[in-house]
Amino acid sequence: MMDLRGCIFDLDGVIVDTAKYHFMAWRRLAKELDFTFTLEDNEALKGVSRMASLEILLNKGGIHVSEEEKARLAARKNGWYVEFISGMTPDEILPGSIKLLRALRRKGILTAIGSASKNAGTILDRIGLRPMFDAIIDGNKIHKAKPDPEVFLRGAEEMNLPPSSCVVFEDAQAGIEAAIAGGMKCVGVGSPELLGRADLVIPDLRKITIKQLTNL
Ligand code: B16
Ligand code: MG
Repeated sequence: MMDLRGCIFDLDGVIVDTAKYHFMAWRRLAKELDFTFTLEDNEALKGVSRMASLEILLNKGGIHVSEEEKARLAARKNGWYVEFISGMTPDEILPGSIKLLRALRRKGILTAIGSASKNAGTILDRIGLRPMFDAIIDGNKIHKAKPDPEVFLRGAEEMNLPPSSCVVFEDAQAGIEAAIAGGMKCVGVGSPELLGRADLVIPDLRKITIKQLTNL
């Protein structure tokens, strides 16, 4: 039994599915650079920072460019991505998210976002979920990307809680590693093959109970 006092949620892939918008923007960039970027290739970018994602993409295309050009390409991709997410609506909140957040908050369990994305604020505003979180840690606040635990440790710190009383919800392998490195329990949201190192793996947030979490 753990003394559950806070839950930290990854954003992309846990609360909303923005992976499809990232993919559309990366694919457009690859097309401009004259190579094909598939949905399968996109898997490797989940939970990975923008610049690290660009490196993976350029590697796939066998493209070598200067640091300045990399910055330009990343900004170009982000411009398209921001355009896509600016049309998001609350309908895009993944099933079970609101119910779980409400149940946790009713019990006095604090909630936070721990995302690698620099666009997390825009997304939360678009889907109207900002008021559901006591702390929001995103790519603008941190220096080290997952699997470094910084993003989740910062989340615990802003909630004034020890890491050992927090549970992390993550859809990416790097995020699970970050939670483990931070000394937190973690729930993988997605496939058990990919997220096997998590304390519990669930397909989505629909059926998870607070009892299951405190039993971790
Ligand atoms: P941005 P998460 C991550 O968000 C995404 O999973 C990943 O695909 C993306 O590259 C990263 O954010 C950076 O996003 O370009 O918007 O700063 O899963 O940590 O919520
Ligand atoms: Mg994610």
